[in-house]
Amino acid sequence: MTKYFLLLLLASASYNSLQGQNYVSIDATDRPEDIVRKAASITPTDRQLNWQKLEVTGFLHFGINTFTGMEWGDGKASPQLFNPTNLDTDQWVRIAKESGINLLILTAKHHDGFCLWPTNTTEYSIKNSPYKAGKGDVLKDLAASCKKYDMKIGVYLSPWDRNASVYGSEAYNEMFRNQLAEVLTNYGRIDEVWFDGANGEGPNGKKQEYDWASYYSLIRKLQPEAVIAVMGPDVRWVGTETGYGRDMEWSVVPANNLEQNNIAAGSQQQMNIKPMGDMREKDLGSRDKIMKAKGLVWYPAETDVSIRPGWFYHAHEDAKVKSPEKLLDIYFNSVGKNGVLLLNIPPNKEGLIHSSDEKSLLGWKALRDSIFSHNLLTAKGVKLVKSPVRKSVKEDKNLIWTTKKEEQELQFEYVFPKIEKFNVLQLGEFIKWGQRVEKFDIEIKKNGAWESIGDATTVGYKRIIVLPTVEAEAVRIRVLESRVKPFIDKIGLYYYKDAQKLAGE
Ligand code: FUL
Repeated sequence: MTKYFLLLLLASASYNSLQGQNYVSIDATDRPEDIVRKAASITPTDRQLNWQKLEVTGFLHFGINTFTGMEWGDGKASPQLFNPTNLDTDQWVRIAKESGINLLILTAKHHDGFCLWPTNTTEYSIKNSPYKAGKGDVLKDLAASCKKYDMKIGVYLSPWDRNASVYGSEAYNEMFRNQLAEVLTNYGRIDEVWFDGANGEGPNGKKQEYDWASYYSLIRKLQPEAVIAVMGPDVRWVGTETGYGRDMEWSVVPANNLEQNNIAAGSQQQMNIKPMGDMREKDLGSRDKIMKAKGLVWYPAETDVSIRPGWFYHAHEDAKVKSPEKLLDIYFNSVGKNGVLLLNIPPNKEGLIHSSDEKSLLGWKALRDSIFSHNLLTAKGVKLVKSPVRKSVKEDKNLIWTTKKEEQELQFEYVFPKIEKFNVLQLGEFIKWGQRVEKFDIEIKKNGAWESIGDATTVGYKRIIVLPTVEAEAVRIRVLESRVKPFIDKIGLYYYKDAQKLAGE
């Protein structure tokens, strides 16, 4: 075997060995091209991949605040105040399902510490409320409704607890683990655990040293498929609560605390510690950023926003529910920017989703259906005259497009049988094999001449860009820059007749 061949073999072996691994450390000897190859080669864990495919998820902020009108309760409101008159979790899940939401996260405990399930860890819970004479359990009802409607379920458990007397001491870690154990044991399968980083104690407030590692290992033990979000290792907060993600959104980001002992302690050789660093910057994962990293991790973005100004229900916000067009714009800028949307829909004092929210949600779903049901690129008579290499992925029954050689431009050229009008482009990468596209553009042919109408940087799981409304006889979509080689699995071109209604952030 020649030395050259052996080197090639080694290079491809190390490249392949990263498949199924969501972190990699950077060695001092790595050259820039090695770092790029490593970034291209790390992939989501199964739980991260399954979560990403949900695309649209829902948040249910409900609790004692619903009855006091607060956003952040101080933990002193009487449990007697919690008394929904008509609580119907079937209604929540039915509306979510009809809106295309695929997972619902309940605020089982918000910062005030009030628990929506009859916990053994504190008296501050639904069991001391008049609701169902203390026999109610909102998490149980929601879990049953989710099962009925085939909806995934998640729990939000606020680490910051303004009611617990032990908050600020080691005993709180024990209490919090017990709360986790209750919600993760008694309600069937849980698909997401959401830890909030918020804490308003201020400089003179109580300080809690959270034992995150023990929380994570408990979750992995009790619900191994669940992603741990925000203050957790699997899913990162996008960095704003507007619903508008980044133009350049990398799921592969530097993690400078990839300490070998921590990694070894991680389950299944997957990243099991929360990567550190400010995740709110504009650029998290460009070549510039990864060159300075000590390690790289697959850490995708979740974009949370409320359908109303507040997170909890307030009657005075009934006229301020986001319109279907606003929600569509948010969808384009969250799911369409390589994120998962987490849209909050707060039930009211009755324990129901208000009709204004329902109307908006259903209107939003109808808009998405009408736009995306008609892909101009797969319409009758359209010819794909220039096509990248097609590759079939057996285990996924999927067909993807790629290039023959590394670093090559990937190009699609479609010719329409008649002039077509469009203004929305959708692309997607086969992220099971990593995120790679760094730059793409779109050109149209009009009266025989080509002109560029838009470009962008990252694609990731899904990228949607709204273009100027154009009419064209042919269209060209090109991946101009990529890490190693791209794997494209979604391509579509659509027309939205009210694109001028997309007001932006
Ligand atoms: C924030 C919290 O402080 C808000 O009340 C809300 O729960 C939001 C989703 O996260 O950090």
